[in-house]
Amino acid sequence: MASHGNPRPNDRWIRVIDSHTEGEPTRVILSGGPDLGSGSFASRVERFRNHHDDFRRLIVDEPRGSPIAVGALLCAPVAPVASGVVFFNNTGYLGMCGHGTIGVLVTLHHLGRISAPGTYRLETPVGVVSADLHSAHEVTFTNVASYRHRKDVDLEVPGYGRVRGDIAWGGNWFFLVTDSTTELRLADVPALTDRTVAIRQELRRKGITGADGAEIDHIELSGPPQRPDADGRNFVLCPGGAYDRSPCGTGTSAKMACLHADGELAEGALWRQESVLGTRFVGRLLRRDGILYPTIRGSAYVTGETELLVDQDDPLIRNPQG
Ligand code: PYC
Repeated sequence: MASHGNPRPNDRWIRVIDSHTEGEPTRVILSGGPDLGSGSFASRVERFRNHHDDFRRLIVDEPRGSPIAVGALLCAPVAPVASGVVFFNNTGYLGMCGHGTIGVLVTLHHLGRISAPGTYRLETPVGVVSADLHSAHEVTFTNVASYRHRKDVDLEVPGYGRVRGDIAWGGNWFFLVTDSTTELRLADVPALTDRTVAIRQELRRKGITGADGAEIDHIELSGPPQRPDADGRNFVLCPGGAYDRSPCGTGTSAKMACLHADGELAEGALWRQESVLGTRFVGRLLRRDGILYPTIRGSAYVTGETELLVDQDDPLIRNPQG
């Protein structure tokens, strides 16, 4: 790691490793992050949210981060598993993150902390997920159980007319548009973003939620694949307004749950999900103890080892965007 120039006692250094999973970045915090303490995993996340939210912003907001970055803070687990992890982005905290799970495994392997092949279990705010590291870059994770919550929800979206979709859980809450399967072209990302933002706003305005009033913060459009080795292509709007460059692990889980509920995806059959970028996850639903769990395979690559500096004299040290 680089030397610290002229070290000053109040400087804060945060060591991170950056990677991308099928195009979507993950930034794993190695040191300099907050201690989330003890107690239930849920209480640790609340501590992060209520007492260390400025740290989240330092990591993923300008000028050190970007709107598409997902941070991953490793922490002590409560369950008897290898590690806990809390994923976060430019608006807050994620329940689960599929591309991030693959990024964490590849990062830990890059550091020599885990070996391949091997199976590792991680505790997330929504439950324990397990992940098989096949090689330096390839991972299959088994997500939390996913399901369709509501089918055929109709919405009148200002400027877009009637939109129909399903509400499903894949570790985050999704609205999956089902009545439009037009081509999803990278060149159309601004228009796709506007459309999905309008859908999400209307869901909020109408008070349409996931189970127990949970906010639906991801919107997923589906279209025909462009790759010959894919079954479908998606565009996923993430909570902060950026689109997922990867095929979205939790979104692919939600999609597979809906396909299965409609009798269009058998247990064990492959679902090859292409992203709007043209990258791909390969998923399937596998039964364990009578419950179907999504498993998703994808690859990640480390893009940098960095030490972020927080200089106490920096006038923009807190929240440059207000
Ligand atoms: O892969 O689950 C995912 C994900 C969620 C938000 C960004 N990526």
